[in-house]
Amino acid sequence: MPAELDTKPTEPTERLAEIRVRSPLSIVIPTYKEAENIPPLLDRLERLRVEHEIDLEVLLMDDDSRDGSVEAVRDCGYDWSRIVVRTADRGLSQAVVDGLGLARHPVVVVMDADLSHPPEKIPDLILALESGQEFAIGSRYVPGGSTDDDWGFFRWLNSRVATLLARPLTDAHDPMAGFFAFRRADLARAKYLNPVGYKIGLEIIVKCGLENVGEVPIRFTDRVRGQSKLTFREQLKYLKHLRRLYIYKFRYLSSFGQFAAVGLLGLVVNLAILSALVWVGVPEATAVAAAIAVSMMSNFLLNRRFTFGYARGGRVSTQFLGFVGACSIGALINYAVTLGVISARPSWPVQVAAVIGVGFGTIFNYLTNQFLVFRDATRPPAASAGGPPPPLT
Ligand SMILES: Nc1nc2c(ncn2[C@@H]2O[C@H](COP(=O)(O)OP(=O)(O)O)[C@@H](O)[C@H]2O)c(=O)[nH]1
Ligand SMILES: [Mg+2]
Repeated sequence: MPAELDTKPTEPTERLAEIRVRSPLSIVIPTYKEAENIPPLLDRLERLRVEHEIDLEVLLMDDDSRDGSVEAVRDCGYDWSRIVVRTADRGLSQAVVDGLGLARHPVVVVMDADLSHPPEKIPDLILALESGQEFAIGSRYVPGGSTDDDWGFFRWLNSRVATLLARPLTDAHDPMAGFFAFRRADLARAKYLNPVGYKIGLEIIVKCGLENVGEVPIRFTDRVRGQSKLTFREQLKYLKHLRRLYIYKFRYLSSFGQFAAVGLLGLVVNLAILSALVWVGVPEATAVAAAIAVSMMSNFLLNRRFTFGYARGGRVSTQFLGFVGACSIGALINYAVTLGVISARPSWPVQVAAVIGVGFGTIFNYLTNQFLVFRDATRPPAASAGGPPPPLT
């Protein structure tokens, strides 16, 4: 059941003071070495709780910080908050996933502990859910939202490029945000959650198929105490995470994209080997054959590793023979289609006919490899992209 609000969503200016979050609320906060930030954060949440009479539960999911975080929570003395010390399966997103499994209330908010996310905006997030959104983000990138002024150009660019890369996955302007609210029951719509890196909100949006995403503007303030744990390595993990999400959402389109990319790379490998062999004096006929053999092998290995990575458990020799067989038939189709176009449209440049032939051959190759050579009856490709699904609750 969603939160209830005693306000009219149509009157935003009068709304703020009137919002009452009546539904019980669980707040999940990943923490790592945030002992200094925990007391001011809990104090602000206490003010919010009293003001809005919220039935509140706060779960601080801590990765064994040993910096006084446990004592800080205890000394605050709020009976609605508890810290869970985790020693296995560390990491921000996994900590949040575990927190979601422990949460008891129907509406869940996730936020950072470093005071970058203003707790005072939580009622607005709940209001967004109440007015029909499936997922509500505390957003930096909608009108009224902002970040601190001292974000350098590269930090801004980095954040914007990362956001742009997620665009095909969701319409949200700030899908990378770590401040969001949703209904816990919607988690059941995900086959599994298995994020790598920091973007647990994006993971939930995509895996739960949440289309209706609302954004509430917030001012994102840079942390004053403690240090950011967002390293370059974490940012690289984002690319891996994106790849998994693309595969999850656009299963065949993304595997066809990878197959085509591998094919292009194969062309580069072919030309490089050919040039190198001719340059060292190998006869052209031999060099062409060797270039084809090497590029076919590299294409096979790359496709087996990435495009059809879920079928890596299959027997290599069988898969290789299947791949070579499929590609050989694909080459014949390419040849036949090219000749057909040449005879049907003699005025067209021969290169156009060749491109059409390559297109048909590639599609044939992809389909036979996807559904025959690398088919996997036991595991769906989406699941293989992320490993075995951990339980949600
Ligand atoms: N449990 C857990 N929390 C983490 C981990 N890394 C970061 N956090 C918490 O996740 C939130 C966001 O991290 P932060 O370092 O501020 O990232 P940034 O805001 O992107 O610079 C903070 O509350 C951190 O304490 C981790 O490995 N485990
Ligand atoms: Mg932070």
